[in-house]
Amino acid sequence: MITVYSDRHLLRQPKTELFGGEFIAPHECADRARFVLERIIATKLGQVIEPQVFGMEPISRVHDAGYLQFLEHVWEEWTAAGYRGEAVPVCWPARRMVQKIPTQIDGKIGYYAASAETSIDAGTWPAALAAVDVALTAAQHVIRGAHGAFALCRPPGHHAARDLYGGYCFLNNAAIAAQWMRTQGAGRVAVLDVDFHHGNGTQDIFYDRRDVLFVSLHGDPREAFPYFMGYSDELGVGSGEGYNLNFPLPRDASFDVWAAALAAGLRRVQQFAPEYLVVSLGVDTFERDPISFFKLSSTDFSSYGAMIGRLKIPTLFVLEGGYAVAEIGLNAVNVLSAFESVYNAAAQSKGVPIK
Ligand code: Q9C
Ligand code: ZN
Repeated sequence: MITVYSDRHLLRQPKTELFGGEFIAPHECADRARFVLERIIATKLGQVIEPQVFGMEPISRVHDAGYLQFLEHVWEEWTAAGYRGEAVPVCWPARRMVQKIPTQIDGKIGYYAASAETSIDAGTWPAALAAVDVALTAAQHVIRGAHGAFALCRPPGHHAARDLYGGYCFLNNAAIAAQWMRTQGAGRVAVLDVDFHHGNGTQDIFYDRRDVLFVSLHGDPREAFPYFMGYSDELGVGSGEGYNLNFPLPRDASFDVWAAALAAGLRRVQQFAPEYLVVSLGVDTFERDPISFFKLSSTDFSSYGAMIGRLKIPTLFVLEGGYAVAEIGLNAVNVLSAFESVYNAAAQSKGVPIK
């Protein structure tokens, strides 16, 4: 399987993450991508290629224009205000307050922030743009006939909504790629989100649409970030009703419980019969992840990669979370290689040529 990777993720190296009332070293760090890349090379998963540049057009089909302007200029406005630390919001348009966009940067950052752990610095915007190019380049490989492709991108994207950043995410790489597949002519695209956290951004973006199915498995929002979305009664709205499917799972969920939810989600995907599948591949479901509470072992990642491969739907994998840095490469590549061997075995048995 081809991996798309860019060194430009190195531009995203925030110094701080607000956690438990302290500014700590961020969980979402550059070593994550380095370890995944090293594992891909060590296991000879396949070629690693650089992204092409796609520009703003595919991004503006998913995100709000004012939001994109904000992200592009937040750092210069923050420093112009005389602040010396990284950009962090401290107030929000909470219940019963007015949803107008302030002109001052503290007001603006509160308007566009969903959470405060995600510090912004000078390199954040160019790194987020490069991550989108990685996802779109990998999507292009799938559109051109690859069974699978891997977008090794960071910062991650699935918490980024039309006009909200947070949860370490700014631009929704997976949603932009899914929309781009639609723009390029695919009738239906499914997004399967297996990150530990609910993909609130992706859900928000496609909530009123029936052309993009969203399925997410995640920690119960009563107990886990993003807390305010991801319940099972969120089914979509308008013509999108029935095209959003959430599987919130409890703290003590074993892999058997998790895999049963995945099997149910995959049945819905099969019934939807998309041309392409986009997998938001967070590996923070791992038993030793420092901020999550599922209990998947490294071999469980192979098991579920095989389950996805059995669908035989051309699939774009987009890296999301995963913070057990030492094992992130093992776990991500286990999903990809199991997907690939099962897909190819299924293709062979049907006499379909292997790409
Ligand atoms: N005490 C992704 O995995 N932390 N983002 C919330 C909980 C935010 C995770 C604080 C976690 C964001 C892409
Ligand atoms: Zn996550």
